[in-house]
Amino acid sequence: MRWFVVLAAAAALAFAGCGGDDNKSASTPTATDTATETPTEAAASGSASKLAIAADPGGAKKFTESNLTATAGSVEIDFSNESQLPHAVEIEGNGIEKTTETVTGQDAPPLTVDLKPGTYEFYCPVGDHRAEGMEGKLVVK
Ligand SMILES: [Cu+2]
Repeated sequence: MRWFVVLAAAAALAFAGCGGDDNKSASTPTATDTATETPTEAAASGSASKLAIAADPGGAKKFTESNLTATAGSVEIDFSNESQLPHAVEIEGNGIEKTTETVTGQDAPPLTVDLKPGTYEFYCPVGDHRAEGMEGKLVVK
């Protein structure tokens, strides 16, 4: 009777060894890194482009530039007025009408506008400044 037990144990060992070999050979890694085609649209929409506009520092009723260009999308208008006359910037066109704070001798808080491609006017809405020539053209591409 004892020899039968030994035989059965030997058979079980042989079986287990065989199973062990199967497990080893089945552990080959599979190549699954094919998800590298990520769209790049989200990266572009996050950051606003900046557009610097300055009033004439000497006190003339004009901007330092009368022709500006910007990239379509969210645009941060950074208006600087070093002169001792109060000025602001108003952006107008294509259904947009946005104005910065009026400031004297300092920078206005940044004004963010969403601009579509097209041509816009920018001018100073204070007093007769626009009539005096404090205006310009903004082309958005
Ligand atoms: Cu002005």
